[in-house]
Amino acid sequence: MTSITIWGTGTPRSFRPIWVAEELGIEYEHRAIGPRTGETQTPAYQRLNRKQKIPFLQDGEVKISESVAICRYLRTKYSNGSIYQPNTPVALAKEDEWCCYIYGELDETSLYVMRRHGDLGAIYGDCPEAVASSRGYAEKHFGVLAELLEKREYLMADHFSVPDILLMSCLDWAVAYEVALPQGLLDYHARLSQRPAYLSAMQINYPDLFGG
Ligand SMILES: N[C@@H](CCC(=O)N[C@@H](CS)C(=O)NCC(=O)O)C(=O)O
Repeated sequence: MTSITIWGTGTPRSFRPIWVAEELGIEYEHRAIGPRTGETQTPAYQRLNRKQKIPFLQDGEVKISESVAICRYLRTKYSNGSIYQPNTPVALAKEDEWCCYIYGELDETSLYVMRRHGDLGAIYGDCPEAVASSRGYAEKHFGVLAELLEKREYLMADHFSVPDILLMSCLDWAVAYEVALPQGLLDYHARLSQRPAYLSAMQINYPDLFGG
């Protein structure tokens, strides 16, 4: 029996740890609880994660929330060489730099603002101006990334890494929101979406897209 349980399905944030787990080939139980279904509000789930959020990881006694933290924990603990493990101060700082940039600027400041004040406007308040300005902001930063990724295969140069997993999840999200993506990023997305673990994670996280 595996000690690892990954909670959460159906969102770009839940996709990330599932993709990592699929890359690492680890055995894990997937508890497919979705956002705004009430499943994050049950007393049992609140005892696990007071924040009432997905994704969430249990590994024996270890409990971790936050998609970026879960990805990095799994990658480091169960490293099999498929996802780059930085091991110098510079490489660690570069990985931090990309994780913070993608999570801060693309996920929370752009795409999630579009979601909160667009699709989820009934809960968080409709705000077309915030949605429009977040779209423009996302496009600006996608431009920065496209320039770089026209010249290198992955964010960490020659190595497939956690920041690539974060960026890919944001690109899928951006495509769903019809954000204009530069060709350099479309090419990068096409390259990385060939990875078998990406496809299995898509099927696990978004079963409805695959007739599940
Ligand atoms: N910063 C967190 C964000 C997690 C988050 O906001 N998750 C949303 C779904 S994307 C959620 O669980 N919402 C609670 C609910 O809807 O029940 C992460 O990256 O893991």
